[in-house]
Amino acid sequence: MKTDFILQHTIYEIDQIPFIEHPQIPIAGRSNVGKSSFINCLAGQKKLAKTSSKPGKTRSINFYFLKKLKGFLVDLPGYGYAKTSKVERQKWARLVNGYFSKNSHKIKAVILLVDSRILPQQPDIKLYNYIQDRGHRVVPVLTKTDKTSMSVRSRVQNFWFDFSGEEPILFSAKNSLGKGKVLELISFILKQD
Ligand SMILES: Nc1nc2c(ncn2[C@@H]2O[C@H](COP(=O)(O)OP(=O)(O)OP(=O)(O)O)[C@@H](O)[C@H]2O)c(=O)[nH]1
Ligand SMILES: [Mg+2]
Repeated sequence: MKTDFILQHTIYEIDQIPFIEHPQIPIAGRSNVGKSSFINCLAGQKKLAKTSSKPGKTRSINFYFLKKLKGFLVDLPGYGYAKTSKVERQKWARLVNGYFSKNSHKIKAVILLVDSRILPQQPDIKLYNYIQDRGHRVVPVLTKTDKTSMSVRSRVQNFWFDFSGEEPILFSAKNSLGKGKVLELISFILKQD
């Protein structure tokens, strides 16, 4: 399935968050987990979303309109980067909270990206609970599977299945593992509107 992705809004401040009438799927996850690479891989465009090997690259909320599906994928800024100051962490929380509050009625599910090499840490569980408490479905996607051994990946996979009741999708932005599955799921979810 080929979809055209268009970057429609880049938002740094809470009072700029748009109220969007289209269905949306935000992409959440720790800094450096691969959110922007995930979007680029799905879009089939290397430089649509800016990526970096240094954590904390995306500080804005970026809204990508999927023309054919008439819905949005929303790249959220990452969390949990150790060197982030308290002020920045608070700004992140306010921005993300502002987005969820303003567009709650149009959020159809949240894709939570987690590293396939690491068992979840406290910030992942905290965000998961926050999203669940708001009544949204959370779909876990395990990134960087090209770098993971089978045994570690299975442990992480089992954890997320037991914890969320959702079958985690294995993904790699490097070799496109899981891309078809993710695009099908996104299409299915956005069409439910
Ligand atoms: N091997 C491999 N590297 C990946 C994969 N996905 C992302 N990366 C690398 O991981 C680093 C971080 O990727 P980003 O996509 O910028 O991560 P992000 O979650 O958007 O990070 P922030 O914007 O800081 O929150 C980059 O160096 C990417 O090339 C993957 O599936 N496999
Ligand atoms: Mg990013």
